[in-house]
Amino acid sequence: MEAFKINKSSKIILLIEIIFPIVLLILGIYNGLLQTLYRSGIIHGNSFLGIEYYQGLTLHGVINAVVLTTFFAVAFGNALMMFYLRKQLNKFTNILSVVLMVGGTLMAALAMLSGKASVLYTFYAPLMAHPAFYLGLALAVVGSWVAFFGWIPLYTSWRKENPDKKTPLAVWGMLSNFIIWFFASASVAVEILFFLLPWSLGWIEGINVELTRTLFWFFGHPLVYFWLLPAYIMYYTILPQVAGGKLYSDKAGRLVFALFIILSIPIGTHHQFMEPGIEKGYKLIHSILTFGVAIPSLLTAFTVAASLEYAGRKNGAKGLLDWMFKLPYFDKNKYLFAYGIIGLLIFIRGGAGGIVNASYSLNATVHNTGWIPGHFHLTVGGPVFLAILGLSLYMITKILGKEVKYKTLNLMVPYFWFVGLMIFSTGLKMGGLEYGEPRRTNMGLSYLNMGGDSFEPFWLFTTLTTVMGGIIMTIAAIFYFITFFGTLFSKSVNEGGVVEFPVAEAYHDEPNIKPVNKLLPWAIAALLIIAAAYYGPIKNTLDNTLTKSPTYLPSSPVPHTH
Ligand code: HEM
Ligand SMILES: [Cu+2]
Repeated sequence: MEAFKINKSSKIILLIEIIFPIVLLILGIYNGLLQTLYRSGIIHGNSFLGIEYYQGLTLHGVINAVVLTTFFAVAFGNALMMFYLRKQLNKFTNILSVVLMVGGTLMAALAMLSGKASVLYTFYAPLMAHPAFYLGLALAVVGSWVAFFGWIPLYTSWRKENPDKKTPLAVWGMLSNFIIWFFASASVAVEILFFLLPWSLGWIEGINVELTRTLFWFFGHPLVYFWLLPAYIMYYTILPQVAGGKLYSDKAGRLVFALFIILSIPIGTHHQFMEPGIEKGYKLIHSILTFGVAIPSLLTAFTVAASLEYAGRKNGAKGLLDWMFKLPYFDKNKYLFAYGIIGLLIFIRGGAGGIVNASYSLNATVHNTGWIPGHFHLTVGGPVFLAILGLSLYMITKILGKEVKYKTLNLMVPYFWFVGLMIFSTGLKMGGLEYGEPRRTNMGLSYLNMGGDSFEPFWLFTTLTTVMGGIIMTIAAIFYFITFFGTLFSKSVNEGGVVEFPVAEAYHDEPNIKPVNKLLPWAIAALLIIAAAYYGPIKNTLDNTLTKSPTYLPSSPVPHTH
């Protein structure tokens, strides 16, 4: 498919949506490295260069896992809609969305940087943040909705003009993703607008901790699929083509995205297994449904593997497994392949660990230990992060007509990241699972402070392993920043101004079954299942929470009085 020329406002807005979060990411990565240094006792203080421990951890989580991922989903979505539907975005929604997202992020960033919102990216009550933090996050989320609302008329008019065509798979995937996002983030909007914000403004006294936490995880689990599906779109629609082959089955891809619509949300209670107020039966239901959501991921693993096998054979492989070695791992001009395949490899380990977390008894063992961050760096910090890095660079080259600068350095990014991440997560996971090493704890100030009373030498090995991995990951990130900004500031080689992606043809392009080619029925089914799965847990949090909690500020262990 040919490149699509975008208009000036889309060009500027896309650039903002890509560059702004990458600039913030410098701060995000810096604070990640600091976390490893605190954990291992290399830093043993409450702050480093003006940023406090919990302030830095909040910045790290919010920037990397919320800001970067949301901006990227919107930017990639905007680009895909224009490219596949051959239509310009609606100028009004496009501008409104970027203003809300950037404005909201800046508000939240100011609150975090001034030390008034050190509540971590889950902002659990009764820890209270400055109202600007909650309001900023809410505005940023609404901004992403506005982008989505702007796509709907484009899509419906495309459908009218092309009644017999199947929705392009990438568009199908992106719309599925934003249906999930919209339903899920409606819950966090309720949490913020009806509870956290008025409480933080002093309009209401006390807070129902279990209710707000349940509303958070109604959002928080599907959030991980909102991170992941853009990477899946890359695996289905881009990767097979870059590898030199075809997508094995178009129908499998469509089914996977649709299954995520119905299965992403009604499983959030698996983050609340240790929550006393929710009955065990509901936890069991969410646990079973969680195993259900492994199905679309396994489908993806097989479909993508079959697509790559086809590519390997087209590239000349003959035997049973040699196709694996006929893929463009080290082709500098096909760097998207390296970013994609390395992400997939990491995800094999991430997915396996997820099954541990979903199992009640194992969950009890790893709860609040280093295992948990060890796990999710293999998901959001693996496939998701690498897809974001690779595609952000790719989009920039098309929009600005650039050639990637420092191609070798760029190719080294996913490989370095892989090595670093494997070491890093082994340290955290082993520390958590075998030695009960806590997460979200300034160990440099306590257990790994060599001079102190609570020194625990058996955590040294695992935390130092984490540091080593973290340093290699930071080096990979620096390679990326050099490549990204080097490319951004290099001379243009053509006039640019376009969006363009490699398009994988389908090997099995199943016929268009019209009723199945619709997203609305899946969305309605999702609402019914969600209502059934969440009625009980929400009622529990209302019935079983007899008193409201007083307010706590991150700086003090005793309740705060106004
Ligand atoms: C150089 C790279 C990175 C390093 C060294 C690093 C390090 C860490 C460490 C040590 C923790 C655990 C803190 C604790 O619980 O005690 C952590 C938490 C976290 N990291 Fe990273 N990280 C990196 C990159 C990333 C990336 C790329 C993402 C996501 C895209 C990410 C997302 C998170 C999140 C969401 C948390 C949880 C924060 C919380 O518990 O509130 N990190 N990171
Ligand atoms: Cu989850």
